[in-house]
Amino acid sequence: MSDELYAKMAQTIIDGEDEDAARLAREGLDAGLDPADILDKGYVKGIEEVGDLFAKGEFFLPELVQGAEAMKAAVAVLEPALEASGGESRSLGSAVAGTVAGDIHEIGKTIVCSMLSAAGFKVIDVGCDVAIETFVAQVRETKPDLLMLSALLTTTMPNQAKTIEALKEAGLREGVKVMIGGAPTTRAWADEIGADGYAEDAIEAVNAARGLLGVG
Ligand code: B12
Repeated sequence: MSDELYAKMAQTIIDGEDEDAARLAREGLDAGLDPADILDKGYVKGIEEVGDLFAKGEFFLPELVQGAEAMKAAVAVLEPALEASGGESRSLGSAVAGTVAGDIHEIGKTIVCSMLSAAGFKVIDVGCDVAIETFVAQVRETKPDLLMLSALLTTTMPNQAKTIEALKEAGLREGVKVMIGGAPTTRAWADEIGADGYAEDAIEAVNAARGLLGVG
């Protein structure tokens, strides 16, 4: 039964129907489904399909944008439930998270932020297309335990490396663990640029964050 609902959820993203996407997300929550399952088994499958169709030249930018809008509508409904699902009031640590300069892909980063909050981290989401200087200023001012850098484009991945370099130049590198992620990134890239951590998805990101800080 829920498999059918997950398939319908994925389809709303492929069809770019934001109202249906939000409505089905509410239905899923009302039916008692786990918000993380709703995301992974439903909507993420849809947005991945949109990406594949775009890569194959079967979808064009308008479909990509509509799919993203539908995805955002679903994530907006799920976010409070994702954040509440941890139910922990203790703080495991703090994180500043954002998508690097030149890159406006924010859905994955927002999900990572929600999952970290749910796990008990205090998260400052600085948004997308974030200038290197802004990340450096945030680290200087808020002294987070973790800096999470997301990149979805091969052309913006170098800004993850440049942000790490800028932290070194500012004398701030030692005080913060840097984690990177985003679909085109890999563990090998993380190692190459001297990041402390890497994760393929939001659940793994939480585990890696815990591991890096030795908490939970
Ligand atoms: C939605 C989308 C968009 C939306 C973004 C809307 C938004 N507000 O976010 C819009 C329409 C704006 C867009 C624009 C473009 N896009 Co686009 N887009 C996508 C798409 C379909 C899905 C991305 C997504 O949201 N995935 C769902 C989330 C849940 O997954 P995720 O982002 O990977 O995040 C997960 C993990 O990676 C990880 N994670 C993410 N960040 C972090 C950070 C840390 C620290 C950690 C630990 C983990 C982590 O956890 C997340 C949750 O599990 C992808 C295809 C794809 N399969 O990735 C293309 C894709 C990324 N886009 C692509 C392209 C080319 C573009 C454009 C250049 C198109 C154009 N011609 O204008 C522009 C670029 C705009 C810009 N300057 O940024 C290409 C990139 C190709 C490449 N090699 O670089 C892709 C791969 C599509 C394709 N197959 O060709 N896009």
